Amino acid sequence: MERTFIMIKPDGVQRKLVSEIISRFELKGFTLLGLKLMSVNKELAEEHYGIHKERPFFKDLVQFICSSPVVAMVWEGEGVVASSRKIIGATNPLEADSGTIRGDFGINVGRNLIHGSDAIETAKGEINLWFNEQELISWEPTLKSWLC
Ligand code: 3AN
Repeated sequence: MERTFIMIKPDGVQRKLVSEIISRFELKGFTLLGLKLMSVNKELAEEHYGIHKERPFFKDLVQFICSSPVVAMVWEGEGVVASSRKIIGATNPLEADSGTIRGDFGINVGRNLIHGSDAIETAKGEINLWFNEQELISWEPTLKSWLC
C-alpha cells in the first residue's frame, strides 16, 4: 500500500494547526502509521531539503525548520502521495486553492505550514530518513469500508 511523508512545519505547530491538519488526512480516509513531535537538527534539515541546496532560500529554510518543533508523520492509503499534495495545495499559499491547507491558512511561501512528499519514490526516501522501522505501525482498520 502507498505511503507518504508529511511534516507540519514550525509555523503550523506554532499556530496550533496540528489537529486541524491531521483531521484533514483522517477525514479523507487515510491511515496514520507514525507520528512524532520533534526538534530537527541542521544535518537532517539539510538532507531533507538537499535538492534545494543551490536555491537562495536554502539557508533560511534550514534555519526555519530547525527553529522550533515539527510534527513528522507517515500516512498510508490508495494514491496517498498525489492526494496529499492536493490536500496541501500549491507551494505559494497565495496561489493555493481555498479548501487546501495552504490556501486556507497560509500567506507566505517561506511559511507554508506543511511538507508532503512529491512522488512515490521521494516518499520512500523521506520516510527512511525521518523514521525508524520500529516507529511505524502497520495496522488494518478493523472497520472495513471503501473509505479505509
Ligand atoms: P513544496 O513544499 O510545495 O513541494 P518545494 O519543494 O518547491 O515546494 O519547496 C520546498 C520548500 O521550500 C517550500 N515548502 C517552501 O518552504 C520553500 N520555498 C520554496 N520556494 C520558496 C521561495 N521562493 N522562497 C522561500 N521559500 C521557498
